[in-house]
Amino acid sequence: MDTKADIDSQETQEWIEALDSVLEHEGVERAHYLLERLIDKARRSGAYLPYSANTAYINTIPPSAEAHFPGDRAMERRIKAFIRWNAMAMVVKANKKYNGLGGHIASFASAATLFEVGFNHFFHAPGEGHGGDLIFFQGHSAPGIYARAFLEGRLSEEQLHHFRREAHGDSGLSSYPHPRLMPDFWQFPTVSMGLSSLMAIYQARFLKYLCNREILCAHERKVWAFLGDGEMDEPESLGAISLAAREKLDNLIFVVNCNLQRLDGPVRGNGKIIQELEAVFRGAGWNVIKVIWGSYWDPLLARDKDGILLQRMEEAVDGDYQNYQVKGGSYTREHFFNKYPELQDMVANMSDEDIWRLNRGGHDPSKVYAAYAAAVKHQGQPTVILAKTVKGYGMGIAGEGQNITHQQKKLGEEALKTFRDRFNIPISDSDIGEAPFYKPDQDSPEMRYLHERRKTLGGYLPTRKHAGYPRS
Ligand SMILES: Cc1ncc(C[n+]2csc(CCOP(=O)(O)OP(=O)(O)O)c2C)c(N)n1
Repeated sequence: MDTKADIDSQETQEWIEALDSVLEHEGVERAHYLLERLIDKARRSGAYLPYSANTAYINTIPPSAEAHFPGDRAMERRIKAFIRWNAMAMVVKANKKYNGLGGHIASFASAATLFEVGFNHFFHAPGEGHGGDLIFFQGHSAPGIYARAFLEGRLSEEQLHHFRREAHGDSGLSSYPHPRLMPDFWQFPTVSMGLSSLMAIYQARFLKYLCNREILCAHERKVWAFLGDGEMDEPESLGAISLAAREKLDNLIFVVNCNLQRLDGPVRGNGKIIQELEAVFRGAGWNVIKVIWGSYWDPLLARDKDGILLQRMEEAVDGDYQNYQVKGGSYTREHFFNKYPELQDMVANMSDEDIWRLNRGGHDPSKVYAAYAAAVKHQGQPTVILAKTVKGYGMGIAGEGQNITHQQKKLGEEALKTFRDRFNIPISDSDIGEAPFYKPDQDSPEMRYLHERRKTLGGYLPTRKHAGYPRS
């Protein structure tokens, strides 16, 4: 909102205080009712109030309303680091052996937290008392899903060595999720962009139908679809979203990985893809949860009493945010914060390193957890989570946030060392050139935690059964 449009700040303050008082004493619902009544009254009195389907460019869930993250943050971070490493190593190794073989490092690197919070806390496998969730994995994030299955002991090192070489007897891993090529593993084919969105909506619709007809009780089952922000430009991606809202598919959750980049450039350099998608989904009747800023921003936002930080966040476009990510803390201070003296003061005590560490929401497990917890509870509408991330997260100068990152398949020794050091992977300098896979001891706390979490959630995923699931 343009704060300069305020022609009587005292009057504004009185209205805000009145609203604060209603919020404090009577709650959000009453405040919402009063605001809707006021807007209705203004419109009936002939005032033209332009409609905006957007909310402010901040997280939908305020810190005070976040569900508490129940996991072991440090443990999950280490497990995720091993998965990140092996996913990267799989692509790098394949390209050492067969130049130009393909594969993607950067997409999973951006989505790792989105997937890992799901695997550790939400994705149910089919079993006793639960029919199992249906998960559409973003196709070119497949290396990360294979890397997790490797730690879980479901895929061998031999199989990882044959990534993208599925013609290699039984040991090849298909480039993308593909139930025909890997019939016991992948549930759904997803890589042709736009397929996941449509198929997920139809699956959720069919589950509801089975429930409503009392053919199968599937109330506990969720359909998750992990999609790219570039992918949302495919006509199929948005083509059936109004059906999902009309049918009240509250068993459906879209997670859009908004890393702001596509194959060879920005998704919306001069605009904001998250705001654009928010308006489209809200307009269609979905519950929208934005996960834009990580916890390091919380203290700054709490101090932003005049809304100047929010104003600056609204002004900057995705192209600017990409620049801040690539060019670092000092550049961000100069071009983002120094635009207004109030913001310059706000970060005066922070080093450039601290500024660079101000994280995006999709890389913060507690923010992602809070969004998922709210989504699985939400009733009467499908939910879309718009999570802001960094493409190539952790790749450093080899590609983090850069336009070339989607196609980056080769990392030199220096880049491998940087990756290793950033994620604390115990691999020596003498071995690093080969990008060896890493698996901790079966008895290590990390491996015990990983297995325990999946046991609690009914077993391993993805997995595809040929026979029908037991009725729950
Ligand atoms: C219909 C279709 N067209 C083109 C492609 C090739 N392709 C694979 S990934 C990709 C870019 C995806 O960008 P985005 O959805 O933003 O995901 P990100 O990798 O950035 O997470 C493209 C164009 C495809 N898989 N499907």
